[in-house]
Order: sequence, then C-alpha cells, then structure tokens
Amino acid sequence: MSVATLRVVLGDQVSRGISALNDLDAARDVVLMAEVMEECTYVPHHVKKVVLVLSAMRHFAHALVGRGVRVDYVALDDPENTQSLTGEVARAVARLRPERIVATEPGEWRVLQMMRGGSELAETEIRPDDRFLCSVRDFRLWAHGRRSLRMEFFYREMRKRTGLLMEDGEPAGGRWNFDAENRKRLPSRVVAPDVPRFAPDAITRGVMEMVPACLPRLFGELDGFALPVTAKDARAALAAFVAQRLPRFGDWQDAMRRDAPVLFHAQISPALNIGLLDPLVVCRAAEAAWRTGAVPLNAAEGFVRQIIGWREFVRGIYWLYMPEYGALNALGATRALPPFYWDGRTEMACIREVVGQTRREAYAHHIQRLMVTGNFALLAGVHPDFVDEWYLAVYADAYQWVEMPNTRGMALYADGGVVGSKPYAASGAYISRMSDYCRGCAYDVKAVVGERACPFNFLYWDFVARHAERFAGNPRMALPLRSWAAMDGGKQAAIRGEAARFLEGLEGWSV
Ligand code: FAD
Ligand code: DLZ
Ligand code: SF4
Repeated sequence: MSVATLRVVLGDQVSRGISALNDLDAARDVVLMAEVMEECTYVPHHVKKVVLVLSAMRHFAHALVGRGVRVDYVALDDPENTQSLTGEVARAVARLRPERIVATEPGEWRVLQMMRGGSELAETEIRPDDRFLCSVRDFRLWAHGRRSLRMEFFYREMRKRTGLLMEDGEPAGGRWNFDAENRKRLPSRVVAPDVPRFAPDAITRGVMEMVPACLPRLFGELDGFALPVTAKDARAALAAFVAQRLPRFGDWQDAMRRDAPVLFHAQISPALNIGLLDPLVVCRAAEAAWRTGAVPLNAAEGFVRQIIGWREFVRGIYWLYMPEYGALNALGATRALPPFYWDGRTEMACIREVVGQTRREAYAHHIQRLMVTGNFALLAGVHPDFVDEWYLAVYADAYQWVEMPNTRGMALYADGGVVGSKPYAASGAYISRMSDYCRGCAYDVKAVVGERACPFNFLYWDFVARHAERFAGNPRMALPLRSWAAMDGGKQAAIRGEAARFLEGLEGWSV
C-alpha cells in the first residue's frame, strides 16, 4: 500500500504526543528519524549530549515499532546515510513516494530555514510545537505594544492561564514571587542528596560504542553516562527530585559547591528539552507536593517560575527576535574565547571547577553558567558568537531557542536589555559568598589589585568603568557607578592597568 504521510521526527522531539504524530495512521504512514552528522557536528557538542539524543531517538523509535508504527530509522553509521536532514528526507521521499510530509516546528532557526529551503522539506506541513505552554503566536500577541518585555509579568499571565499555584484566582500565599526567601548561603554541614543514575541498557551501550568511533573529536567525557533516555526513566528522575531536592530548591538555588554539581536542582532540562518530560506534568508534580505539605511554597513557586516563566519566556524571545537576535552585540565585545573554556586549564578555581564539571557531566546549574563562566565572558568582553557556540556545545540540554537568549541576553547583555534589565556583572565577592571555590584558589578574593588579586575583582571594576556612559541612566547600575566614581584616582588607574595586563596575558586571545 502507498504511504500516505511521511512524519519527520527530530532528535529533540521524542514525545509520544508530538504534533507531527497527531492523526498518525499506523496502517499507511511512515515515521522518519535520522541520525545525521550535520546535527552531530554543527557545534562541537559534548559527547554525552550526542549519546543522549541518539539513544533517546533509538528508544523512541523502538517504542513506536512496538506499537505497530512503521519507522524508517537511519543510523549514523549507515553507509547510505547522506548525513543531513534534508538529504535523508529526500531519500525517504524517493523511497516511499508519500502523499505528504508532516513535521513539528524545530527548536532552531537554522533548521527551520533548512525546512523551508527549497528541498523536499519545502512542501512540508510544519505544525506548532504544542509541548510548550505558550505558542510562538501567543507570545507575539503578549509582547505586542509593550515597551519592555519583563519575564515577571509574562510569568503572572502563565500562572493565571495554567492555574498553577493559584487559589480563587489569586496567587497562592498572596504573592507571585517568593524569591526574597530564597537563595541563601549553603552551610557546609548540609549534604546534597544523591541524584538517581540510569545504567545504560543495550541500546545506549550500542550508541556509546558508535559515537566515539564516528565522532572522535567531541567535547567532554563519556565515562559515567547515566542520564535518562526514556520517558519512564525521566519520570523516575523527576519523582526523585520532587521527593528529595525540591523541598530545599528555593533556599539554596544559587549555591555552588565543588563535587556537588546538582545540589538541590532538578537536572531535568536534558530530558525536558528533548521531550521525555512534559513541562506541565513537571509543574503539576511540584504543585501537588506543595499541596500535600511536603514542599514549602517558596520552593514550589521558585521552581514553577523557572519552567512556565523563564523557559517559556526565553523561547518566546528567541522566536520573536530571530534571526536579528543572533547578531546582537550591544556592548561591542570583541575578544576570543579563552582556551580554558574548553580545557579548564586556569588558576581561577571557580572556572576550573565549573569547566571541569561541565566536561565530566555536560551539566552545570544556572548560577554556575550565569555567574561564573557567563560573568567572566561578560566582564572580559568576549564576543557573543564565541560564547554562544560554547554554551550550545557543552551542555546536554543545549538548543538554540533556550541557549541563545540565556547567553546573549541574560549572561552577556548583548541584547541591550531585552531579557534582563541590567547586566549580571559581579565581582569575586559574589562567587565567594555563594560557593566554596575560593578556598584554595591561587588568587585572593579579597584583593582588587596586586599579584594575587582575584581577576573577577579588577575585571568587574574595569567593566563598570568601560561602560559607565552606557549605564549612566540605568537605576539598577547606579550603586556600582557611584562607587567607581567615588574611588581614588590612583586606585582606579591601578585597577584598569591590572585588567589590561590580565587580558593581554591570556593565551589565545585576539582583540
Ligand atoms: P533547575 O534549576 O532545577 O530548574 C528547573 C527547570 O527550569 C530547568 O530544567 C529548565 O527547564 C528551567 N529553567 C531554569 N532556568 C531557566 C532559564 N534561565 N531559561 C530557561 N529555562 C530555565 N537551559 C537549557 O535548558 N538549555 C540551555 O542551553 C541553557 N543555556 C544556558 C546558558 C546560560 C549562559 C545560562 C545562564 C543559562 C542557560 N540555561 C539553559 C538555563 C538554565 O541554566 C538551565 O535550564 C538549568 O541550569 C538546567 O538545570 P536544572 O534542570 O537542574 O534546572
Ligand atoms: C542535537 C541533535 C543531534 C546531536 N543529533 C541529531 C540527529 O542525528 N538527528 C536529529 O534529527 N536531531 C539531532 N539532534 C537534534 C537537532 O539538532 C534538533 O532537532 C535541532 O537542533 C532543532 O532543535
Ligand atoms: Fe574565582 Fe576569584 Fe574565587 Fe579564585 S578567588 S575562585 S578566581 S572568585
């Protein structure tokens, strides 16, 4: 019998409810899934990310076949593989002669352009990705006519729309946001709970053998791969988080500790972003735990805000402003990315720890990304293109729709204040307060100038001085600007000299 519909499912679309599979006719349709070099190499991905995506694809295809669906699955090492998504659709069309092609909108502008770009995919019916709670169109409507787009107001709309943590139309506890009670210092006696690990099964082990053989130059370490690769395991990971870590999520959300990468975070983004978890199900689990009294409101609210607030907001921003967003560089940053972002070889203990953890785990929590590696790139003036490429490569959860607004917008202020109302610039004092990294660092976090001065200190003041004019009208930058202006001229000159010497001295830099 002829094929009615060819249904294309991408590697981050492994959800049974994905819109490309709505109205699936198992008797007449074929699902196409293709492992391709193009997607495995468009940035130098972490090897654990590639294994995660390919293993999840294989498990998903296997489950579909188990339900009687016909799946055309192209493996990375298939000699016939053209190694591009468009090439594989073209081959499938030639093979199957389908009456139509259906897909779900991809998570990246790059892939959308490919789909629209004159190949067989150009005729594809592209359906909205309804795994998100706010469609691209609804975000556009929300944004229309607003002078500035603030996550907090978007978030309140999402609370009302979903009814999450709402009571009689009002926010539970009488407030929308409980951050004032969150983000405390982590006492050293507190032990972080273990995070569940999922031993690779035969399918994952097959992928773990194939990937290094086909792609020997990926970033990071494959040893210890233990991420969930099926919806069932992802739900188990979520349940463990809700029971063991969510109760303290708010309190220690900003804490960082050596050898405890996850602390009280969820580590669900790799599974969430490929579709093994549904964001609303995740939020309902947190809400239910609050309703039973197992989780305090500050934790449940803080967590839900990350998902229906930040996650949906940055996706909206991405699709609202692409492709122009990808070229923004409001602070005129020009430097290259220092090599230690890739190899971790630096005397700055905080960066060494975060990069080392990133190499091992393909994971860092938000504050590590924002206030250590992001902060350094911001202060040093690294060009957003290089920083974007790094974040898109090194984390198992990285897709441009979420990575780019976080990097270019939140961390680098390269969008001039679309995502955040002020740059997240901080000196070493912040890192010292929120982590145990400074103990044993070659630098002295209290020193601003001198041989052992913490680079975050002089780079911070150098950043404030460099951009003083730009931020003069920003009330949220008034305090550092006043402090800089009040500083003794000799000290100012010493700080700026220290910063210039440090930046010039870094290997591999170009200005
Ligand atoms: P938790 O802290 O437990 O939060 C729960 C969930 O909320 C996360 O799984 C995630 O889905 C969502 N969330 C939290 N913060 C954000 C945020 N700022 N934006 C969007 N969703 C959020 N997140 C990605 O999923 N992919 C990325 O490529 C990515 N790149 C980032 C780059 C930079 C420079 C920064 C500062 C942040 C980036 N984030 C990214 C956001 C955030 O750091 C991660 O979502 C989070 O660390 C994932 O770990 P977790 O599941 O333990 O999160
Ligand atoms: C990330 C990724 C990787 C590593 N490999 C594949 C692949 O071989 N085949 C595929 O369909 N998708 C892959 N993906 C996910 C895509 O890169 C992702 O769908 C796009 O970036 C759009 O978000
Ligand atoms: Fe980082 Fe400075 Fe602390 Fe060293 S002293 S760990 S460089 S913040």
